[in-house]
Amino acid sequence: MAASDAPPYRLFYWPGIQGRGEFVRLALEDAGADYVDVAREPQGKGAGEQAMMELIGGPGRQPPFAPPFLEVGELRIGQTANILLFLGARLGLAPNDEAGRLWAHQLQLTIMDLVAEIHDTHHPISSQLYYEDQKPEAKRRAADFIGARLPKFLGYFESILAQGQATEPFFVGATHSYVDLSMFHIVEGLRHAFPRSMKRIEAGYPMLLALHARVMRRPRIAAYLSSPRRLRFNKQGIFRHYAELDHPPLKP
Ligand SMILES: N[C@@H](CCC(=O)N[C@@H](CS)C(=O)NCC(=O)O)C(=O)O
Repeated sequence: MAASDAPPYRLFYWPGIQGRGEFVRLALEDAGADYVDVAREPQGKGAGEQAMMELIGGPGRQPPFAPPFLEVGELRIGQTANILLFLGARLGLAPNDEAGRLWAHQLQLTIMDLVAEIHDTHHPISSQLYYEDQKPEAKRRAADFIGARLPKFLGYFESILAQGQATEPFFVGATHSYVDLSMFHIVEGLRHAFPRSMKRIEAGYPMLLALHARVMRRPRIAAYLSSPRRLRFNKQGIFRHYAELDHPPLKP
């Protein structure tokens, strides 16, 4: 990571999972930003999971409701898309003009809507309950997601890329942005969680797949993916593989 006199970015996120924190990590990593993944640091003054827990919900200034959140200097910023709106401008991962910045933010908010629906395939009733306590509902939800919602989201994002004039289009304008990085993670995560379904449908989204491959080849992203900083997918995160949820859609 690049050394500088500026204070490092302090990312707060659950230590054992990629989760929503991964969208922020990818932006920081791609930019070579100086950052600390606070809750993954050894427990100590201002570090470790406890330090994160003390900030959630207050009583301090502008308390975040949930991780991820980011601190830099006096600023503390919550909500994944909001963090990326901020970092995009700081790290050169978003257009300079207002219209372009808002378009990137809009796409990122739509990605976060998709992330929430992916989460709800295994937790359709409550995040407070174990998956095992909501399995029948999860099966119905996953079938609907794979059959209807996922094609709708992927079709939308594919159509945005198809509007680009370039042979290798980006989501926003003529260059790479945090939206491209986030879509890379969406494709990775979907392939992990729903390998059979993705095998069946993904060829229908060639521009998304090409974008995914291009992001994976970016030197800093490639280095990050093979580093210990990149956590593996597991059964606590958003993208979880349960074979029983990865099935063909229910017939209406
Ligand atoms: N809309 C928020 C959602 C944040 C969120 O749901 N964070 C999860 C982890 S990925 C969490 O810890 N939630 C605790 C809770 O909702 O009580 C974002 O995009 O950052």
